[in-house]
Amino acid sequence: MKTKFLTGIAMLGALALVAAGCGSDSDSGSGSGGGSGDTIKVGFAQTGSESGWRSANTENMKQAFSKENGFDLVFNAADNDPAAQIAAVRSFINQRVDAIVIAPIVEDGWDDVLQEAADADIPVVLEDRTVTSSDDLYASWVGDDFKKEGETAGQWAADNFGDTPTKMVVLEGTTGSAPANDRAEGFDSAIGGTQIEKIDSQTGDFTRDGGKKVMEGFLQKYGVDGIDLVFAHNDDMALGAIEAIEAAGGKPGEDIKIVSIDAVHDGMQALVDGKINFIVECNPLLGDYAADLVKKVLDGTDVDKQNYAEDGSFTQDQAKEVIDSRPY
Ligand code: GZL
Ligand code: ZN
Repeated sequence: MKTKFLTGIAMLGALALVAAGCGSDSDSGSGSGGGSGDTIKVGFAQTGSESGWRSANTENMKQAFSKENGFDLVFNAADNDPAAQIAAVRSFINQRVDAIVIAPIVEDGWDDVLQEAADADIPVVLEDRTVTSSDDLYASWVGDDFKKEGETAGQWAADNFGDTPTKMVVLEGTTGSAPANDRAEGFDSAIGGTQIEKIDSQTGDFTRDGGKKVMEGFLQKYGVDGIDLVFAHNDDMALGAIEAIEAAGGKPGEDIKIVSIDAVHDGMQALVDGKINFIVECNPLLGDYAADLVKKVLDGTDVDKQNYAEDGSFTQDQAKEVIDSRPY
């Protein structure tokens, strides 16, 4: 009986505390005081969710374009479908957003909808990938130097395999995308004049499953012994290739060397495990850059047209040093 009574007092006490708490909350005026009108409505047209890199980029962008930072974010992921992405941008224009951010799946086909945004007086900031449209049609771009990433990967391959006959296959990123085009260009320029021979090249669309399927095809065609090196345009396709090589009885990182780009966590883990030999970083944490550009553009502050994030690169030993301290 006694315990029950005490419980009653305890309950009354608790209720009193909660009541007081509520009172002090309203006294401190911690209510949102919403409708202040100075939130910036932003439409963000993301490519989709094709890779670990994309997940890290989306999470970082949503953190940067948060309510606390003064934004009202309308988010669309276009499932890697360029037509759907353009339709999303059109819907942002119809919603009269204050600004539009785009990570363009492919480089071409943007002139019309970018002109429509300009005609509606809605500035566009590109993040991550670029477009071939005139740079008069967008306010600014922030991303990584894809050509330099390709060159860094190619230079590593040239340094390590350039002096011996080396048969290489390439897992290309999404056809028509800036990273696929520019990484290929940079890599090919770095291996020019070496004994590295590209025997095949096909898109795996930046996905793990795509990389696995394309690598299975290469292994059927050339056998484990017929391939010395894989250049994967991103870690997710490299991870798919690892599965295919192991299923064919090969040892990835030994029988077939792998060089990749992104340095997402799963890629870095494979590097630590010796299944990938070298990874060039592609920094997905572009959110704060992009949010700052949007605010500056709306304030009428001058901004650079091109803004580059920092990328590094990692050997297996370097990966062991950093893997537990990386933010993605
Ligand atoms: C590069 C980015 C690419 C990544 C892929 O900045 O656009 O798209 O390399 C991602 O992992 O899918
Ligand atoms: Zn990059």
